[in-house]
Amino acid sequence: MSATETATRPLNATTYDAGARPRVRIVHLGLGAFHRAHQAWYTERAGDGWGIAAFTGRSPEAARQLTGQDGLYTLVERAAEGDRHEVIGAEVEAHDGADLQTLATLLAHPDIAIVTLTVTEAGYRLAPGTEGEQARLDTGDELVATDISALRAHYEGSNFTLGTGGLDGRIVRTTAGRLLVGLAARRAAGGWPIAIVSCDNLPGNGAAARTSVLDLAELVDPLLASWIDANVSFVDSSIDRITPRTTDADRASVLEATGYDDVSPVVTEPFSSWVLAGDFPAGRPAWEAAGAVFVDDLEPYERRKLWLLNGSHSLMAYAGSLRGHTTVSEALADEKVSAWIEAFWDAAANHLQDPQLDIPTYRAALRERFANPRIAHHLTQIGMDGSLKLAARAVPVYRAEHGAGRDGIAALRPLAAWMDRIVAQLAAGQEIHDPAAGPLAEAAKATGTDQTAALLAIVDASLAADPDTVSALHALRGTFTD
Ligand code: CS2
Repeated sequence: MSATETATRPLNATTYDAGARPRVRIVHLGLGAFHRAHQAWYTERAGDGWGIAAFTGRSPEAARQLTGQDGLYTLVERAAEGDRHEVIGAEVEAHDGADLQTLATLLAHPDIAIVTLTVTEAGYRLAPGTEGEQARLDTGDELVATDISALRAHYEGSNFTLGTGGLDGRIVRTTAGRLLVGLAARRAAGGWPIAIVSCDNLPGNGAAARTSVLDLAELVDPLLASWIDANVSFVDSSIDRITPRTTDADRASVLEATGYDDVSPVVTEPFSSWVLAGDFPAGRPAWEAAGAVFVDDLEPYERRKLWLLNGSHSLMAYAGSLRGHTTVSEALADEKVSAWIEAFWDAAANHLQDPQLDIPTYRAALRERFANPRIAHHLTQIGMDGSLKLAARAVPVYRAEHGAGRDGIAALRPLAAWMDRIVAQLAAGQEIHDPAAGPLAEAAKATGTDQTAALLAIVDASLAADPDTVSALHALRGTFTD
């Protein structure tokens, strides 16, 4: 696309020739900026005619905006040197996540081969697990409990052959609940196999998706659970592309550069990566043509990304905020934060020994990505849902270090900074954005080491029972603002 030579115009199928629209073969849950910068971009780049029908999470606004543009949007690749603009046409339909009828109709069609998910760590509604064991669906969660009764009441005695009529998507709100409605429709229509691909930052995200869906199915209808077990492939994937929230300034820059008044552009970094492991029983796009990598064992790649990128992101989010920074590039430029990141990376690298992982190159690339001064990646965005994120990003590094007989201090630092930040936010009367906000506020009422232990118990109960870990962690509290 070149700079405008005509007057400003809206972006849609009449103003922009996106060519023939691809056939919808993928359903996506969690229509947000990251999905549009990542899976939609890979699907577009694969160039083999696969299209996506995406559903929003909580608010239908993103679907409304995208539908107003016939699914078209501008993807801005923002490098340190400048912007590259591209209009993406792979997003063929956008729907309100509460529209269960459309979800069920799509999944009941044999064309649909894949469901991709970006529903955040919290979206799987898993109760904190014990080390080494798969966390189970949190049946004590209010939304899960509501879904169980709504789904039971609806399908009771129908052997899951009932349509969705009368089932209210504003009541069935969990990802697992909505997926179950779609999968029940697919089973009733013909029972074709399908792949569900998790694209969230959780270790073993395919297994997490599987447990979330199967645990719910077992509670609602064990027969549906057996069908899912036999016909649904849960694919693990490690996803990577730094994509901050779109701002008004981004919209203005797209308008200026392209002449299109795009209400919903996405700004992302040039780098992207997608590593996947698992089966696609109904086929898939040639995502490898866009650089995706298919492997047998995802774990080493997943660890490299979750520990090195996300772990240091969380460290910056809390320690950087305590030191008065607002973005990743600002936090990285702080010598102290930078040294803590290096120490954390050294600790993680001790357990990422496979030479194929090429950790020195990966670390150098991360520094460059984080330093991109044109990407304003806000620490508050990364800091959300810390109780879940730290369990995936910092705790495993600490456990590995501790297990190898070292103190693991560098890996405790993100946890200590998070605790200081939570306590400071609560003292300032600020809202804590975390599924465990209530328990966190309660735990913060304790003082001294008891407070540290109580907060740690929310992330990892068994670690909190180890007095040495608690006292090492406690010694780090209050060391971030010097
Ligand atoms: C970030 C991630 O918000 C966060 O928790 O650490 O969204 C991160 O930007 C992506 O995983 C990068 O691929």
